[in-house]
Amino acid sequence: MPRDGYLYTREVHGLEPGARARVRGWVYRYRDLGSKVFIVLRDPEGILQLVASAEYSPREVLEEARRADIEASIVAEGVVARDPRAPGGVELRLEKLRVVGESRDFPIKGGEGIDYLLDNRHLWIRSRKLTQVWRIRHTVLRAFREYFESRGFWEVSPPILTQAAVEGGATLFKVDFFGDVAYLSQSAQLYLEALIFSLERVWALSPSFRAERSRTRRHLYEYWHLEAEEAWAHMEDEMRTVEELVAYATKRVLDERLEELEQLRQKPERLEPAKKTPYPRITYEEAIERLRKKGFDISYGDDLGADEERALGEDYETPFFITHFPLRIKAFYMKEDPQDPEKALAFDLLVPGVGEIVGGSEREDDYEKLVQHIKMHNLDPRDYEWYLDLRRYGSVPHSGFGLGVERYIMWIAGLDHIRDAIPFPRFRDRLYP
Ligand code: NSS
Repeated sequence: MPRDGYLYTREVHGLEPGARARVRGWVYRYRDLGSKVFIVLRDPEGILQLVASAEYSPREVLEEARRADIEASIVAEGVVARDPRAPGGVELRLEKLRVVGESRDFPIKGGEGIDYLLDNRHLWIRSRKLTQVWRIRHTVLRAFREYFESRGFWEVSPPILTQAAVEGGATLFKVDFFGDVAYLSQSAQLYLEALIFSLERVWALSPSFRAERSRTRRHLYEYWHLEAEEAWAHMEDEMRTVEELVAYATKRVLDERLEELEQLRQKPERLEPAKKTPYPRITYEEAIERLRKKGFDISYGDDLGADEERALGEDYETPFFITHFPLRIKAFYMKEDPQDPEKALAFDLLVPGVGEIVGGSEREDDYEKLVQHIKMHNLDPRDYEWYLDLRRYGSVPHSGFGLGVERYIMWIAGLDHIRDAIPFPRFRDRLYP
């Protein structure tokens, strides 16, 4: 038998009445009725009711059961029985029970406020809701890796300590680097660009850091960034990579994590349409027109904020692209559209309810234009010397993108707030736990 003879709660639910089983885990619920003690055991796979009763359990098992407080760790052995009142209709009638780690007065009892729960995040992450999210997150990360592997991308490892901004100076975290200033990476993009000259198609999953000015339900200060870069790829090619990746991961979650979605009260029908590509595409210009028709006071050249993105999302039930943003509201590295030099060959992928989950573009591969754009963004070309070398030595058309892993998980799992897509979110006023 696997796991030293211990079964997961899920496996016990599949056994016939009368079968014997050993289980282990943590006390999720507890009720003492005197001659009977009910314990709901929680393990990574689910929950199972255990019953110690004067009727069929040895006396010391009943006594031990009284020590099994909420969140104590226990090992138990007994006989499977059906009982319609038990969760899942199955219970284990105990013959053996041992409290391995006591738990006196577990600090989370239900009904606490968000600040208290965040202070106790290390304990709160045991909750059933968050456990479902970690399980979905695992499948998502594996699906991303599978997708890139199947498409012949090389996985690479970029640095986190960097010396220049990728996405604008306003959100840079400074680090003291032996007396010099260094920054925590906002994006691995520039390093991935350097790596395509030998590997052509690369991807990386790494932490990105943004000192965001405002607190919102979709911004983290530290998040996981899935980024890819492809030599010889133009904007349209890259958009196909993005939609295939998102469709693949979504399909994987629907194939493997239906129970978790159900636990999170998410209807799979909401996600089904995203399995099919291509996703709809509109230009930035069309998006502005549409928003004006919806009553927004917005004009060409304005950034799309959370409200605007939400309003656009109302028209779709799948992820959708917005393309061809004005060059000056986008990052310095984006390629200028040869049809219209005011525009960038840039795209965002948005999902209904959450907004932007991917930002990508074709990259400016012309040395002179790149220098000009760096200056236009009030950056100093001297800070980008090594990056400019990539345009001096064998420059090649190329494109890439970055996907915010927690934004994607927020959408897939139907979370109200991005903090619940990551076990230990970092906050401005709280680096604890
Ligand atoms: O700033 S991005 O839009 N684009 C880049 O960083 C590119 N340099 C990526 C690339 O082409 N290699 O960020 C990409 C995505 C964005 O769409 C969000 O999904 C996510 O990263 N993102 C965030 N997630 C959580 N919290 C914060 N603060 C955040 N900022 C961006």
